[in-house]
Amino acid sequence: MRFAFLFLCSVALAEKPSSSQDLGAWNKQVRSEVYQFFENQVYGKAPLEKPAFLAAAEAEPDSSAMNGLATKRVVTIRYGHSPKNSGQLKAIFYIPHKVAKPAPAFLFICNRGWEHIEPTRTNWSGYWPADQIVKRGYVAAAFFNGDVDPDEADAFKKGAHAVFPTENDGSSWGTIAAWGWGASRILDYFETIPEVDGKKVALVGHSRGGKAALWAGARDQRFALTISNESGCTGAALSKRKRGETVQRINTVFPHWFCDNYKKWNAREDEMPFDQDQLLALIAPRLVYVASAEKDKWADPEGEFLAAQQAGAVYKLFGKKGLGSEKMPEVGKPLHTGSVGYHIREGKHNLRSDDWGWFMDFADRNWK
Ligand code: GTR
Repeated sequence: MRFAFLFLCSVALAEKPSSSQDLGAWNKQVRSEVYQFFENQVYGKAPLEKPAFLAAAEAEPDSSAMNGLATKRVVTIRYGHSPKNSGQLKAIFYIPHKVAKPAPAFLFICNRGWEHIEPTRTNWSGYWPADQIVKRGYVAAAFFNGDVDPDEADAFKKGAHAVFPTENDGSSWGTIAAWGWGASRILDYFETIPEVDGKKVALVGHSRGGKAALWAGARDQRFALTISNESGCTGAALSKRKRGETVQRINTVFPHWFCDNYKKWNAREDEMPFDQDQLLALIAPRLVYVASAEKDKWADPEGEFLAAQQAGAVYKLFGKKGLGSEKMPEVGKPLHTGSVGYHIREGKHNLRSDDWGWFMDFADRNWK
C-alpha cells in the first residue's frame, strides 16, 4: 500500500515537475522515500559514514611524472573505529602542473585490477587515460575497488565489511555500496590537501563501477559530478523494461553486489515502487552523466538513455535543465546542454578514451 502510494507520487512528479511546491515536497518527503528505498532494498546501508579513525600516509611525490607534466602521488588511507581494527585503500593521483590550484579532479573506481592504474605499468590504455586527463587540466585519480571490498560472494565478511561488522537484517550494505563508500574516503582526503578542489570532484565508474558511482553520488552529496559508463542493470538502465540483464539474473550471478533485500524483487520489477531514473534524480541538482555503447545490449542503452531523460523532471524542480532532449541522440553525438549529460558511442561494452573525452567536455562546459 505504502509502495503503491510512493509509485504514484513518483509518476506525478515525472509529469508535473515545475511548481515550487513540488520542490518542497521533493526536499521534504519524496527524496527521502526514494533514498530509503534504494538504501534499504537495493544497495544496502553503510554502517557509518566518516569513520572515527581516518589516517593517510603518502609516499614521496614524484614531480617529474608524465615527462614533467604532473606530480604523481600515492596515498594509503586507513579507516576504522580505531587504529587497531582498521582497513586500508590506496589511491593514486596525478596533479597537473599547469593548472591553477586547487584543481578539479576525476576520481575513477577501477574495477579491473590494480594493474590498470599502477603507475609503473607500461601498458597504458583508454580505460584510465591519466595522461589525457592531466593534459585537459584535471587531476587524474583512481583506486582499485577490490582494495575496499573484494568482488566476491563472501557473505559480506571481507574488506570494509570486516572492519565494521553488522547484524544483517537484509539491508546491510552490499559490495557495490562499499566501493562507493571507499570513494568518499578518498574525497575526505582531497578535502584536506590544497591542490585538489573538493567541490569539483567527478566520480567515474564503468559497468559495475558505474553502479557504484551512481549510488555514491546519491549518498554523498559532495560529489559535484557523477558519471556512469555502461552501468546497465541496477545502474542507469530502467529495470522495469527488463531488457538485457534482469534483477533476478544480476542477483543470482552476483549475490554480493546488493543488499539481501534486493533478492525479494527478483522477477518483480513491475512491483518496485521506483525505477533507476529515481536513483539518478537523487543526485539532483548536482551534475550527472550517463554513457552507453551501441553494441552493449546487455546494459540496455535505450533504458540508460530513458532513465537519464526521465530524471530531468527532478532537475526541473530545481530550475535546472535535464538532458534537453526527449529523443535518443545519434551515436557519437553527445547531449551536453543541461545538468544531465548523455552519450552513446559506437562499439562494444568498454571504457575508452573517447568516452573520457566526452566526460571532460561536459565538465569543461559546467566548470570552466
Ligand atoms: C556483467 C554484469 C553487468 C556489468 C558487467 C561489468 O557480467 O552482468 O551488470 O556490470 O559485468 O561490470 O563488467
